[in-house]
Formats: sequence, C-alpha cells, structure tokens
Amino acid sequence: MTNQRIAQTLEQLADLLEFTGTNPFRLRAYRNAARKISAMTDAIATMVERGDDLTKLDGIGKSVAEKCVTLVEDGKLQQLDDLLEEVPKSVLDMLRIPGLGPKRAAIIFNQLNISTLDQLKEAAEAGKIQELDGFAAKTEKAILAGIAIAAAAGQRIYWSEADAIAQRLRAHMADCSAIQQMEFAGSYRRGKETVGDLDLLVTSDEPSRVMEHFAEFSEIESEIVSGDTKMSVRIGDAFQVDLRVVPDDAFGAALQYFTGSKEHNVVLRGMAKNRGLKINEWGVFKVDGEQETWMAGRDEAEVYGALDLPVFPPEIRQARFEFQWAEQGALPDLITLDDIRGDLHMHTTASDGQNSIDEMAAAAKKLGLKYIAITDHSKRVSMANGLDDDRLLAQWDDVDKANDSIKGITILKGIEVDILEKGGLDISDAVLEQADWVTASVHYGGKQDRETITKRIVDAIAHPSVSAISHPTGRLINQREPYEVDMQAVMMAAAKYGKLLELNAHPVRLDLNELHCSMAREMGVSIVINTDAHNIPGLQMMRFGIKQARRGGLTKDAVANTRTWAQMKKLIGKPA
Ligand code: DGT
Ligand code: CA
Ligand code: CA
Ligand code: ZN
Repeated sequence: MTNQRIAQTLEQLADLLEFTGTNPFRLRAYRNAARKISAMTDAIATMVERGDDLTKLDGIGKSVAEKCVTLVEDGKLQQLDDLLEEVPKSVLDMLRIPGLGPKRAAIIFNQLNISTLDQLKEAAEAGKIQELDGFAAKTEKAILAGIAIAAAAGQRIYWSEADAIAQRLRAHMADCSAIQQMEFAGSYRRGKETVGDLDLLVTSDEPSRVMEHFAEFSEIESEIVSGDTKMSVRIGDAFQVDLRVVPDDAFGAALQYFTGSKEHNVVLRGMAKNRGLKINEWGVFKVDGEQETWMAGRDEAEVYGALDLPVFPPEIRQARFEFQWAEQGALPDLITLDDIRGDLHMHTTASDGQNSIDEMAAAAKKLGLKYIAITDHSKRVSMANGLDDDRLLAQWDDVDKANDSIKGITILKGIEVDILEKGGLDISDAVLEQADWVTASVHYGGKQDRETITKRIVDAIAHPSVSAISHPTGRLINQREPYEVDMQAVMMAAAKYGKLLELNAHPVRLDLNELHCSMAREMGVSIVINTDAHNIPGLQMMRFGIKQARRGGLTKDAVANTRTWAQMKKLIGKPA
C-alpha cells in the first residue's frame, strides 16, 4: 500500500463522513493526516511493518495511526466499505466537484433528491440550486463549471500517477520469463496530462503464462475481462489496465497501433491506402486484389519506414504538426531532461517549503543542475508565510552564505512575487531591482474577468525587473479551470518585452499546455520549465514538464533554462 493510496483513502473517508454529517474535528484530522502522508518520503507501509509508532509523526494521532495499520495489514477499512455501501455511488462524483464539497452535496442530495452529475447539471441549469438555503447564484454557477471537471476527474488519473503504477507493474512483469518484449502504449506513452487507462503490450510465445503472471500483480482488485491473448483488470477504485499479448514479429505494428493517438492512426491508415498498402495492429501489408502480403511490423522503424516516414516520438503523435514536419524533413529534435541546466522556481522553509536553501541546493546539485533560483512567496500569500521586503533582503544574505559554502552550483537570489488583485507587484521596485531572478504569478483573484486578469499579467510582464510569469493560466488539472486570461495577448507581451513564460512541471499544473507551448514556439517566446518544488523530492518533477514540452514540440533551444546562467542572463537582459 503506497502513501498515496493511504492518503486517498483517508480523504475519501473524510468526504463520506462529512457527507453523512460527522463531527468536523475528526474530519480535519483525517484530511491533515492525508496531506502529511502524501508529502512524506518514508513509506508508511514500511514503518508499519517495522512496528514503528506512527503517532510520533507530526500530524498523526491515535485514530489515524490505527487506520494506517489496518490499511497496510488488511488492504482496506471496514468503516469505509460500510460508508460506500450506504452512500450512492454517484454521490462520489458529486463530492469531486470543486466548490461543492460534501456538506453542500448532502443538502442537494437530501433536499432535491439528486444523486447524479446529470441530474445536478439539469437542476443547476434550471436555477433550482440557488433556491436552496445557503446557496447563492454564484455557487450555482461554480457548481455548473465544476461538473465538467468532476466528470473528467472520475475517469482519468494524472500522468504521474499512471507512471507510478506503470513502473511497479513493469517491475512485477520483469520476473516473467515468458516475456520477449514489453512496452506500455496508449496515452501514457504519449505523455498526455491525464491517462484514461494503461495499455500494456507484451510479446510472447506463451500468452497464457504471461497472463497468469500479470493476474498475480498485487494491486489488482478485480478482473474485468480475460481472453486468450487479452486481459483487462481494475487497479484501485476505478483505474483499468489492458494487457495484450502478440507474437514477437508483430511487436512494432502493435506498439504503433496501440500507442495512437487515434487521430494519428487515422492519417496513417489513409496514407497507407493511397500507396496500395494496409496498416493495422498486425503489420503493414501490400494489397493486391484479394491478396495481402505482410511487409513490416517487427519494430516501429520498420512500420513507419514502410510508409517512408520517420519514427515519430510518441509525444507528438497527435495529427497536429507531425506529418507536415515529416514531409518537410524537419522533425524537431525534442528537448530531453538531460538538456536542463537550471531550475528557477522553488520554495524553502522561509515560505511554504519544507527544506532550507542549503538542502535544496545540495539536492539540485546532486541532480546535475548548475544553477537554481530560490523563489519563495511574497507577503500577500500570507497562508504560505510569504516574505516582505525586509525578510527577502535578509534571505538574500543567506543565499550569499549558501553560495560560499556549496561549490559547483550557483544559487540565485529570486522571488515569486505575487501579482496583486488590483494590479502591481507585492515587493517594492527598489528590492526587485536587486534580484537575480524575479518570477511573477497570480495567486488571488483568479476568477476576475478576461480583461482585468489579462491586464494584471501583461503589466507584470512589462515590469522591468520581472523575468518570467509562473504558472500563467493557474489551472489545476482535474481540479480548477484556468483563469480566463487571453494567452495570445500574454504571449504577444512576452515576445515584445523579451520575457519568459513558465511551463510549470508539477503534474497537476503543467501549464502551459501543449497548445500554449506550440503557440510560444511560433511566436518566438522562450519557455522556462521549472519544478516549483516545495521540498527535495519536488525537484524531481522536472521530467513531467519535459514530457509536456515535448508534446508541444519544443526543442532545447526553445527552452531558456537549457542555457548556462551566463547565457540566460543575457537572454533576460541582465548585465553580465
Ligand atoms: P486514454 O486511455 O483515454 O487516456 O487514451 P488512449 O489513447 O490510451 O486510448 P485507448 O486506451 O482507448 O486506446 C489505446 C490506443 O489504441 C489508442 O491511442 C489508439 C488505439 N486504438 C484503440 N481503439 C482504436 C480504434 O478504434 N481505432 C484506431 N485507429 N485506433 C484505436
Ligand atoms: Ca489508454
Ligand atoms: Ca485501453
Ligand atoms: Zn511557487
């Protein structure tokens, strides 16, 4: 049982208890513990197995500790199972709606007898929600906006979560000697932000042995379907994994087919047809009347080669630009993790981070980075203990000291300055001027109208001390819609003032999205990919941002922090 799964279980327990009307103190304890556990680096399961006393952990009381032990030992909680029996399944979808929450969901459920998202949508559209006690027109509107997000969240998980499952499954499958080749296909291989299900492809002469081994994966909750060479299983509440076993000489064809995207494959099929060929999951065939002769299929190079095409990196198989690029012989050389030299957005204990400057720098150096910027929050973000001018100046003295004590990495004096609701920045110009690196971002007033919020961001871009805008759309995947910001205007301003836009590598943020990345590339706006790490493990999230950048067709040159700090300084117009 992973920490993530324990945290999710506690969250769900809290939601369901709140829905049924339990004492709020207990709920808060569960939710706080869930947050703590999901941010922990040590595995709760290991601690339980060792017999450690979990209540020694900060934020974990006796009741939560007992639940953790039960979860690790039994794999489930009776209390949660009982609640899941009691509460209609469709209510779980309602609980996911941002801005609704369990308490309000209960009122709607009890008073309007609504239990599905469709019914809820109908009622909201008919204005019935705002008639309820304690509900305003604004709430109704928020619920309506949240329904779409909730519907998607119920079905798709973050790429990072799919990746964790895929890695554990890969490790499990590695013990099966009947496997010849194995690869994950589908949206996971393409690096999509969210993954609907995992598609595992295996080649073997003994499909039954492969399927038996697959069925022994400890995280499988139930089998959905099982055939001679195909099997679908459920992992956790709702996540599905499809296994397909094919002969070894069809590996390339099957991998190509099941990697998709569907749109990419449709174009490919058309191209094959035009040449008197046929392409499917078994191979590429020459068609001559009734006669079909197998031509290719062992690996992807063979498959694409049969159509005189290059092997497209999976991330760009979207039927957007890739065929045009291939025709021009100009497939972009996509950025890789190794190209990254610096990370320019991270937090320390001075605001809401969990590690010190020295700790973050040492960890970044270990990852091979040459420079980092310390960018804690500014004071407006009071929840995160943001810094005012004086605290920031004092922190920069600490940065000087850290630079003296650690060699081989440059630590920059930075700040993630809040773009205030009324416009303007949260740190004085006189202080900002002295920074090595200023990134500006919106944390409040994200619901302002298009014009207002666009102006706030564009004005920040124009500020002479600002070098970049962090998480420029503010969306949280599956949780929160982006600001209504006019990205075209933001990009134009960035191009005009030579400023950078951040691709935030956090797997829940990943804004810019791939379309924004393409747009930036076309408009000549440089991207900076940052982790926004709040602790040491957070620095490893860079790879999620790289995937997204690749989906947007970005090369090393298009990403500013592939440069040395000296080159970067030039780019942002700072004196050498
Ligand atoms: P997902 O799972 O919703 O995140 O997205 P995918 O792309 O992984 O979709 P999935 O799992 O339904 O199918 C995996 C791949 O298999 C898909 O990307 C392309 C291929 N595929 C599946 N069904 C069809 C189909 O009906 N036609 C074509 N051309 N390809 C298909
Ligand atoms: Ca899939
Ligand atoms: Ca699938
Ligand atoms: Zn940040």
